Amino acid sequence: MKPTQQKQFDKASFQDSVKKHLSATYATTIETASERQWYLAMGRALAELTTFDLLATEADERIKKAKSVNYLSLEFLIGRLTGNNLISMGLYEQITEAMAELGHNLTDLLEEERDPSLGNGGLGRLAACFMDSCAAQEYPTVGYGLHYEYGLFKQSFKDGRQQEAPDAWSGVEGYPWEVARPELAQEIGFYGHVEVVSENGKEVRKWVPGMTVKAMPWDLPIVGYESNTVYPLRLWECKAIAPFSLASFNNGDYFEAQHALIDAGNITKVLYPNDNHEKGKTLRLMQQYFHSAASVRDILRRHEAAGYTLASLPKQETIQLNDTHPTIAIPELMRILMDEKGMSWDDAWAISSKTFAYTNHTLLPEALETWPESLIQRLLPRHMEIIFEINHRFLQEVRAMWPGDGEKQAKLSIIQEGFHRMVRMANLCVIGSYAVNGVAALHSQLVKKDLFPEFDAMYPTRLHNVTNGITPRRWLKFCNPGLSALITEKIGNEWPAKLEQLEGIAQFADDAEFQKEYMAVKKQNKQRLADWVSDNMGIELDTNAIFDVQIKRLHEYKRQHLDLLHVLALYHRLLKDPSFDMVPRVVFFAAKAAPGYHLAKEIIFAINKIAEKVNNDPRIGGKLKVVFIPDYRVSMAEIIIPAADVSQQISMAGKEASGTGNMKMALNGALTIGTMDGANVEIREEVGDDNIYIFGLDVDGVKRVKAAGYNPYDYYNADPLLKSSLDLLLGDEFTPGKPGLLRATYDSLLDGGDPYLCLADFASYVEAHEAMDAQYRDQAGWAKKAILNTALVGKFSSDRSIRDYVNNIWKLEAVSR
Ligand code: 26W
Repeated sequence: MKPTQQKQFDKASFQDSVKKHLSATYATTIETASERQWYLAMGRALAELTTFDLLATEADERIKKAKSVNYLSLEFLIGRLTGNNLISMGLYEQITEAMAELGHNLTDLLEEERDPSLGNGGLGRLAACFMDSCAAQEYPTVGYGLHYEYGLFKQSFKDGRQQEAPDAWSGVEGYPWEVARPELAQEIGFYGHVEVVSENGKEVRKWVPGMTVKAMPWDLPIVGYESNTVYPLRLWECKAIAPFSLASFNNGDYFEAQHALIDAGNITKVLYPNDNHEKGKTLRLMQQYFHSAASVRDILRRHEAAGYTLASLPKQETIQLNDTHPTIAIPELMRILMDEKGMSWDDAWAISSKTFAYTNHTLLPEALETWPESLIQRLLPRHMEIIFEINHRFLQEVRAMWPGDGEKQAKLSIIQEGFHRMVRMANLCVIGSYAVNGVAALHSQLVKKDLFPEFDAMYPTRLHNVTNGITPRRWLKFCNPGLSALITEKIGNEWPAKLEQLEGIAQFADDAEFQKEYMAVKKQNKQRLADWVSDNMGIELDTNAIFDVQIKRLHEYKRQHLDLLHVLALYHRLLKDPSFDMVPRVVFFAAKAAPGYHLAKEIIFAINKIAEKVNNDPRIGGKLKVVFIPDYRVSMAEIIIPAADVSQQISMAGKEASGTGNMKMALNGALTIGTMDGANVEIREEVGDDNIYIFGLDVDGVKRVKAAGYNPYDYYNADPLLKSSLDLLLGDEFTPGKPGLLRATYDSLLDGGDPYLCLADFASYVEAHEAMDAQYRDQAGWAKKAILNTALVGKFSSDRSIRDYVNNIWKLEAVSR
């Protein structure tokens, strides 16, 4: 165990550094600097401290020699760094004081930071939590990602419809926390052809790229909680190099060179905004190769610099692939080992296949990546040859296992046959990795049974489970200071690094005094959110209402439209049933829809239109409000999550791999209403059946209903409340004078076949909500359940997830500094 470190901090020199940056970096003065410039100068001054530790960590001989994990991800949804880094550095109070003396309020300064939105949703945020937990526990780690110029689009609403705007996250001034590492730049090729040359009497294949670009790394410091360890999140930016594409010009391949010229400047321009839906764009594959190639080369550079031989690569380095997006790293490593380092296939494969591990994050068929063989052939001709060879050797194994079974070969082959032959990236990953994992117990079971049963038979020790987690530093200590203080008062201050200690507050779950304090904190957090909504949206909220929250990407499988149906049911009852009584409720949504996902955008539109009407309908006496918070992002989650009473985790069973918002809200004392899906199953195991509201079909139930030939009309016709609620979408109730504007959602649930069984789960969902409503009337009983949620979800610390990876997959040791 590392000793708790208290940073040496010299306030006066820190203040000098801030002032120096104001003038030297931002060309302003103490008198004239804007709030934003003060934030930037403070950020630079802090980054100087972390850069010092980053370089010291990098230079540490024991760390250089130790085995490390390389986390390859196209997305790192890190959120604002300043506040979190201050907590990790243990300097929050000191900096508050130092800045106050300079006339500035730290909380206001922190609001000046733009979120680096370098990810879409769950997968990107998980990568960020994992970096935090690796650094906190001092496991040698490098995160490798892309330095997108534009992060995930900014969302606003115009007449209820989603509008997208570019997100230039680093601003014109640049991001204060990043440091350029030009000495570590790499050159990356594309296109071209393969030549056969003879070297020492051996035939060697060499790729001659038709175009080359530069990969320039930027390091962001990931500060270990209360430690001096700082590991880099290394983000590659693509730069053009001139003369641009000499080889292609010389070969007379003028057109290809021109084409390349256009693409080069674009490679890291923008994050692709698709979540769980694969689009197959050339530029996306270029991003993937650019990221993989730069990262693999950097890993080999570090490995060789530490004095190790290539043969010892798997002993010293492990490369974790965050979904299939960096799969091309596998043939890239093979290519380098064979074509550049002169190894045989067998030697190269012995290394490569023991170096990579792959995490699967989704079972949705439309999210499983396949790339046209013809595209890979053109963009990366040598890699395509290597993929064929991997496949050829693999299919021999398949034939040995299932002789004469052509169907098995077709199913397992990396190449999907057809008019356009496609490369299945997940198959390549499973074949080329020493470990494959799902992200929650149920999901991993489905990966084994439904997605990869034959791979499991061929490689019985390869498939694992590592249940996801969240960092308690950002998702409790930083975002919920009130609850953090209350917890610390009861059980001391070690819990942010040892979340299982939260169990110690379970003994106060029945303590009336503690319940009052706990609920008072919740009330303050609800007030903070209500103030935000009032200031930014002009909607006034009552904090005595139940704050009912669904925050996640908009997707049919996540069923925001089921939540909306419940809103319609409440509205209908308030209007039509004089005996109906309910605790006032505010139903919050926050979600971005992929710009090309039509139905998701229609659902957003429907929610917004319904909100407009409901929020201003005098007939319901303010009992129901609907708030769609625009531009959902990490910093918004930090305000919403501590304020939630009810956490909606209502995906159709079998579709949500894990979920992590479910963990964040339970930790902050929201009660979950959820299906038996993803990590909900394990949350229920931890908090107990009495402290969670499970409803709807489970995985087997879904299979049964689908197999029997599901017809949503059966439910529609049989349930008057469901029918009345749905029918509200047809008229002009919410779109005065324009009936039918909300038809898309209605149609998808009826004539569209309701592929995610919203109608089948509706009655059970309404019932679970009624149980919650009844429970909320007994505040002491509710408080007890909320406290037990906080107390019993210690398992979902990402520190535990990382220890699972370390012990079961990565096999490496912590090195304390
Ligand atoms: C190629 C398009 C694309 C883009 C992103 C396909 C798939 C993705 C991600 C894998 C989607 C994603 O974020 N999955 C989420 O991963 C989280 C972390 O493991 C899980 O908690 C969520 O359940 C899962 O949906």
